[in-house]
Amino acid sequence: MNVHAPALAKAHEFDERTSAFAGDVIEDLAQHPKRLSPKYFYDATGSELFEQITRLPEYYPTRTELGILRARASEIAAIVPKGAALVEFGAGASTKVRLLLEHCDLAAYVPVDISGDFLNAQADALRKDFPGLAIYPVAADFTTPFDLPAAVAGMPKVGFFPGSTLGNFEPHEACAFLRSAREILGRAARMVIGVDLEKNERVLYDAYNDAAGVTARFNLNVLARINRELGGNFDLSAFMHRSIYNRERHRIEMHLIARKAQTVRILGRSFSFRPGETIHTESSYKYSLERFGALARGSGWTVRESWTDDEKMFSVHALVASD
Ligand code: AVI
Repeated sequence: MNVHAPALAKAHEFDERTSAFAGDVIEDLAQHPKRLSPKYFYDATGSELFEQITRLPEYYPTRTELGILRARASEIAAIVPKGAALVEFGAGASTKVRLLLEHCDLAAYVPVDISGDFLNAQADALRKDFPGLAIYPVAADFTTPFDLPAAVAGMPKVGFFPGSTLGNFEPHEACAFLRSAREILGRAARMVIGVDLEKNERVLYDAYNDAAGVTARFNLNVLARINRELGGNFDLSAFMHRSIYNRERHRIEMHLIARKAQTVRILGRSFSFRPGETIHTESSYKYSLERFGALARGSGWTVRESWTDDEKMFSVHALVASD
């Protein structure tokens, strides 16, 4: 037995992840306009800051979606076949899925997330509260094809994708994700998905430019992560956070704006910034019920039912795989 195998495997995984991060950063900062992928927000600090965002008074999506899931739990449970396996894409805090686990007659729960350590901790906590439920965590990037555990092969599958994470995908990526989810979940699949809606621009602006500055810290943390993990020398005080609503494209855009001319070094490369030049770090698309319906239909799904809160801020949809 090689006693060093686990440590070597961990180092290997670390190297692979870091080099993918390095490759993306070098490529994306060489673009005009400069950009960074939102998937790199979520290191330990970024995940904690995101949890804080979900509790901000201005950030309505989390509490509104939870309200819909609570109010409609038994209607949602009605579309979930008895003995199904619930597959959650990008399992985060377990508050939302607990609602489904409590109301549906499930045989298995498969949380899928890139962070294996986080997944296992969540799974252990759920096993205590749902002793009769089989839980099979899968450590994988859910935006690319992955295999479901063999143990759920014979069960009907229901996907769960809350939080309007779909909104962080470009429209073509959202379509590709929905198609791939249908493929992974198989014939007769169903899916419960949360989607943020278009609304008053002031409400949107405030949700992504909160008064306490948590979203600013979340955005700037990606530069701190580049410094920490890739040896970059970003001066965080030389950038400011700004979110704007792009009406034509129906999306909030988060940017980091250079306060002055500067040159940043990362892994032996130089990136120069003009004063006011921005790095586009995230888009958060907002849908109308019609546009989401068209996206779902074009991606192999039929909308069985849609629920919103009274003010039509957020929506939750039950999808059924089209034949
Ligand atoms: C994870 N995602 C759905 C969040 C959003 O609203 O687009 C990420 C976020 N960015 C800034 N605040 C929250």
